[in-house]
Amino acid sequence: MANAIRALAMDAVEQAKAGHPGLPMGAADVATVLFTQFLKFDPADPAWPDRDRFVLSAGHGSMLLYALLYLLGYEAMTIEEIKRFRQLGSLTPGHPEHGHTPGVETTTGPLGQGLANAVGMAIAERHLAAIFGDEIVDHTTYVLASDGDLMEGISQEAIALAGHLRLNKIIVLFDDNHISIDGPTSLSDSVDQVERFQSAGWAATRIDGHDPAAIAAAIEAAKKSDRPSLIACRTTIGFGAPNKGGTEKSHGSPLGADESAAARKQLGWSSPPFEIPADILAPWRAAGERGRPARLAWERRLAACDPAQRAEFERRIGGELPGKLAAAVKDVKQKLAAAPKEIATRAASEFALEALTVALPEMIGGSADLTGSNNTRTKAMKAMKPGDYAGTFIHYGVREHGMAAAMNGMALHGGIIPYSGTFLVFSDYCRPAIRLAALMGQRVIYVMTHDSIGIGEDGPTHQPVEQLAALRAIPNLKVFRPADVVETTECWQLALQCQDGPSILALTRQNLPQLRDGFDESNRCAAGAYELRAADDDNAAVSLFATGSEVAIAVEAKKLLTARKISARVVSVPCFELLLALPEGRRAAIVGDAKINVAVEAGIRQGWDAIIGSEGTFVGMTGFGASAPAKDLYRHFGITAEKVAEAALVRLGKS
Ligand SMILES: Cc1ncc(C[n+]2csc(CCOP(=O)(O)OP(=O)(O)O)c2C)c(N)n1
Repeated sequence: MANAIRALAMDAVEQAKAGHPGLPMGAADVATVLFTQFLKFDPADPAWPDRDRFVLSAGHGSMLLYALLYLLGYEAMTIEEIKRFRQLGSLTPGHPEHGHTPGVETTTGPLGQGLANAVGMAIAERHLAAIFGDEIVDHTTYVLASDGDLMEGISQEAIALAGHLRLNKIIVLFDDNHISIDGPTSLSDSVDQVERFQSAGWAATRIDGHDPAAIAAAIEAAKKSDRPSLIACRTTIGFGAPNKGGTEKSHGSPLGADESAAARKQLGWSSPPFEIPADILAPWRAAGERGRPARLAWERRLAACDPAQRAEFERRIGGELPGKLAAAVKDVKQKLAAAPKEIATRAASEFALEALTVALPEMIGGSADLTGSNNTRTKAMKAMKPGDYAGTFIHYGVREHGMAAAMNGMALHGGIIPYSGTFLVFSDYCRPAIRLAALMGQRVIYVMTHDSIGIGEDGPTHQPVEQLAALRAIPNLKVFRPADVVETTECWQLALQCQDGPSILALTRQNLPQLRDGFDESNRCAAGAYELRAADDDNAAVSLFATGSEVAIAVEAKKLLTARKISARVVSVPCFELLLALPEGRRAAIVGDAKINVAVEAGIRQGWDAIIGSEGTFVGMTGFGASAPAKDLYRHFGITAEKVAEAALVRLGKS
C-alpha cells in the first residue's frame, strides 16, 4: 500500500517535470500506518468538525498528501488531478493550499509554519472540548514535519508553547531522513531532536520509519501520553530509488525515466504510470471508509445535545457572528457619545473588547508577553493553563511568530476567532504567518500597538516607520489605523465581520482626543475613509487626509487654515484597503476634488499616492525615528498641525 504512494509521487513529478518525490517516497510507510490505522476522518465529509487534523508541515512533499487523498477516496481528488500535478487550476498545486483542495487542512510550503499551525489547532481542540465536552470535541492533531521544519526558528516557539500547555493531543511524526537540499543535514545541524523536544516538555522517541509495527506502536503510545509527542521516524529519502534514494538528488526533482524504472523494479511495482492495481486500491478505499461510523455516531451525539448548546456549537464552527455583536457595538458607541473619552487607541480597544468578548465567547485573546501594553486582556478573561483550557486568554510568551502561526491554526480549526497582540514594529516577526492568513483567507486579528514614533522614549528600534506600508502591501490583509475610541470600536466590528481574511489594528500608546462626537449608529469606517470635518464652504481648496493619531493633527491644521481663510476638509482614512476597494465613483466622492491634497501619517509615504496622487503633499517620516518624548519627536520630525497647514499654504502659494 505504501508503494502506491511512492509510485504516484514518482509518476506525478515525472509528468510535471518538477516536484519533490523524495519525501513522499520516504514517508510513505509512516503515512500509510497513520491513515489506515489511526487517523479519524471521512472523505465523504472533509470538513467534519471532529475529524483528526493532519498537517503536512513539509509542504514540498505535497504529492504524499495528494496521493493519500486519491487513494482514500476523496471525491474531488481524481487520478486526472494527480496527472495535472502543478498545473494551472488543478487541485494539485505545487504546495498544498487550504481552501483550494478538499482535505488540505492548512497551506504549507514555508517550512515550520504547518507545525506551528498545528499547535493552534491543538489549542482550539482542547478549548472547545472544555466548552462543549469530549462527546462533541475529541480529536488529535497529527503533523508530518521534516528536518527543514525543525531547523526553522518558528518550530522552537511552537514546541515550547505546546510543551508548556501540555497539549497531549498533538503528535508530530518527524521524517528524520538526515537529508535537506544542500546534502546531509550534518552540513549545518547537530541537534538531537529527541532531546530537544524532551527539554520542551514533550514525550519523544525514535523509531525505524519503515517498520509498520514500530510506527503503529509509537503512535499508540503517543495517543496515551499526557504530553505532546514527537516520533522521530528514521527514514530514507526517496526510499526505493536505488541510486538517488538516501541522497539530496531525490529531494526536489524528477527521478528521471531510468531511475524511476529502477525504483519500480526495486519496489516490485509493475503497474504502468498512474495505475494502482485493484487489489491495492481496494484496501486503500476500505481505509477511507473506516471513519464513517465514527462520523455518524458523532452526528447522533450532536443531534442529542441540548438544542441551545448544539446551536451555539454549530454557530461557532460555522464562523457566524452572533446577533449580539451589533448591539454590543451600539452600546459602546452610545456610552462614548454620552461620555467622550480621551484615551490611547490601545485603551480604546480594551474598552471595546470588554463588550465584544462578552458578546462573542469564541474570541480567544492573547499577547506575546506585552499584555499590559497591548491591552488585549479584559477583566473577565481567564488565562488558558496547562490542563485547564477553558480560559480565553493565552500568554504566548515572547513568541510573536509562533503566536501568529498558532492563531492561523485556531482559525483553520474553526470555532474560534483568535486575536492577539504585540508592538507594531514586531509585526515583522509575525509577517510570514500573517501572509499565510491572508493567502488562506482566515479571520485572524492582530492587535499591534505602539504604532509610530508616538511610542516615544524607547527610540527607533521600537518605532515603526515602514510597517504600515509593508503590511498594506500584503493582499487580502486589512490594516486598520483608527483615530479615536469610536473609530477603534468600528474597526473592531469590521475586523470581526471580515470572515475571509485577517485584519490588523494599529493602535497608539499615546492618548488621543475623541474626534467623533454624538451618536451615529452607522459604521463610518466601513468605507475605509470618510469626511470627518467638512469644509466651511462647498469649495474646499484643501483636503487633509490622515490616519490614527495624525487625524487630530489634521483637524488642528484645518483650524489654522480656516484662520487664514482657506477652506479645508479633513478625511479620516482608517483602512486603505476598504477605501481602494470601493467603486470608483464612491471613492472619488470621498477623496474629493480639492486643488490640494495633503496627507499626514507618522510613517513613510509609500502607498499614499493611490489616495493623494503623486502630486499630493505628504507629511510624515522619511527615515527612522529617535529616542525622545513623543511630543518632542513629532516636533522634531515636523509632524505637527503647523507644518501640515504650512505645507498646504506653500502649495497654494500663500506661505
Ligand atoms: C521557510 C522556507 N525556507 C526555505 C524553503 C525551501 N526549501 C524547501 S524544502 C527545504 C529543505 C529540505 O529539507 P527537508 O526539510 O529535510 O526535506 P526533505 O529533503 O527531507 O524532503 C528547503 C530549504 C522553504 N520551503 N521554506
